[in-house]
Amino acid sequence: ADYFKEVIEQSSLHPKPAGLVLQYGTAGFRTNANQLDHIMFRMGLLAALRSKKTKATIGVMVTASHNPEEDNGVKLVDPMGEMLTATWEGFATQLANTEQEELLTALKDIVKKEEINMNQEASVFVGKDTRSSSASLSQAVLDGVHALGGHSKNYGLVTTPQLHYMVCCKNTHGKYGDATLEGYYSKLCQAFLQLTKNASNRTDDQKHLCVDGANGIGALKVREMESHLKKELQISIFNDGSEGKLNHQCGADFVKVQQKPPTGIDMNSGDRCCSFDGDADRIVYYYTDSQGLFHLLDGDKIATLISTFLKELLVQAGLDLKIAVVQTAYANGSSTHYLENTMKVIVRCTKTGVKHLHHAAQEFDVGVYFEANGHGTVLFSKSAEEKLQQLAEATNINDERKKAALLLQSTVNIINQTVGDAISDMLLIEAILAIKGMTVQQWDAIYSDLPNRQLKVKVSDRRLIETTDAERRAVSPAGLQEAIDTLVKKYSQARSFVRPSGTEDVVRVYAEANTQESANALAHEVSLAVY
Ligand code: NG1
Ligand code: ZN
Repeated sequence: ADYFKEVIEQSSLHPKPAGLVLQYGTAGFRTNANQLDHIMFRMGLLAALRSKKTKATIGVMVTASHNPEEDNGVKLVDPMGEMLTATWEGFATQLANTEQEELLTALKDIVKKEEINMNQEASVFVGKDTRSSSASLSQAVLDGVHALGGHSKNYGLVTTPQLHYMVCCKNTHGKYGDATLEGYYSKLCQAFLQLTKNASNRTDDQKHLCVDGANGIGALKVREMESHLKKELQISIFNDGSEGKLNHQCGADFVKVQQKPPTGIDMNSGDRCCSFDGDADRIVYYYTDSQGLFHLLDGDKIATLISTFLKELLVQAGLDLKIAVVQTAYANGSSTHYLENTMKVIVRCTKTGVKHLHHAAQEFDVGVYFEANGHGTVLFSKSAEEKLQQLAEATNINDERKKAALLLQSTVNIINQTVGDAISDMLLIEAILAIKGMTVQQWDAIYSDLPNRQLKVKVSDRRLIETTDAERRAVSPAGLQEAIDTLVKKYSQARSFVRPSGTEDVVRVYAEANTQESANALAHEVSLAVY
């Protein structure tokens, strides 16, 4: 078939506004929804090519995560459910920015460079979030896939991590689970029920959780899952999209950045609450104490809880596996200190962006990774999973070791290893708190966060700032790092760094210090040094 003729015809229905330039950034393409139709069509084309190249199913997710409702975006998912590989991010940017007349040339250029056999079949899974623009934009993706003769499966409304899970299941031929929503819920919830069997006498309070769904897809999916939990977890869902606007004054990003509860949630002091973001790949926990003070348990606290739990189980199981926690420069200094000095686990720091953390975590038997903003998961190496399997089946070991091995196996099953997943992380956290008989206050008390402040600074060209050492030090412009060092010295327990954002046209400033006033002042002074 002459696919290229079909591409020409179809692409005229999805024309590119001349001169528009967009970048495949840390989170794919993301901008106002009315600029994205041609991007979606072209990402459908690219996904079909990627599928031919890898001889595997590729995923395309239409979402702009925590951005406002008016925005949208798109990310590609590689065969094992991981993010698109770097070379192809480059192809995505090229294809997106090619003017209409040059589209075929650009396409053929990729085919040639990657030596793609156009007769190879293509298969693409497509998913979308609840934005009003997502329906027509995901149709544009499908048009692109079909223009190149690819097969598609449209999952419709799913969370980002659910789509990653589907792709992984499909390409591992069911070994990871069934590539259906039912398969996803039953895998995770069965593991949850297995784990919580080990928690005795949980009260109704312990079983109850408030979830802020950010008025997005996560709320719908939690509701779909509920019956699988057999009342072992009783969830009150707020911001389910029936009234409020997506991500508006709610959701994980709002709660983390504003350091306050979302609107639209009915919370009593001491209630355990969590917030998802707009595509349910991030989660943060929080509560207010009896004095009305707000306590946030962010990605760093989550990583600490999970890695403590896993390390204890590995010791009980007598398994000598290398466990590490991967963080970014935004990790609270107290968390790093606690992990290294009290828990004595390996801690790695990478550049911002999930793909960097994911790759670093792959280097360990058990790699726990979380961004402070609540995006994260746990990766188990193949050999770690095999050792666990052997131990769980062994007949010559004592009960304690056996029990730990079985708990570890259920933990592996409850985790979505493809990408950070708010639903999966929530179930894991709830199971750990149940097994340890721990309240949210006790979890919070493991260490105290250093007060911190994040600011955004508008500059004419943010690319002038270049960084090194996992973005913790600026190498240009000249003198900036020295200026930051001088400011940091004025405060106690202080740390500060600046970096250009990968998703917004701003420079981000981060500061922490022993008091909130100092953290605020330091962040302010550093932001002045950036100009
Ligand atoms: P940028 O804009 O590069 O700081 C933000 C988040 C990242 C990551 C990406 C993708 C912070 C400080 N940065 O990146 O952690 O989640 O968006 O969504 O939270
Ligand atoms: Zn997200």
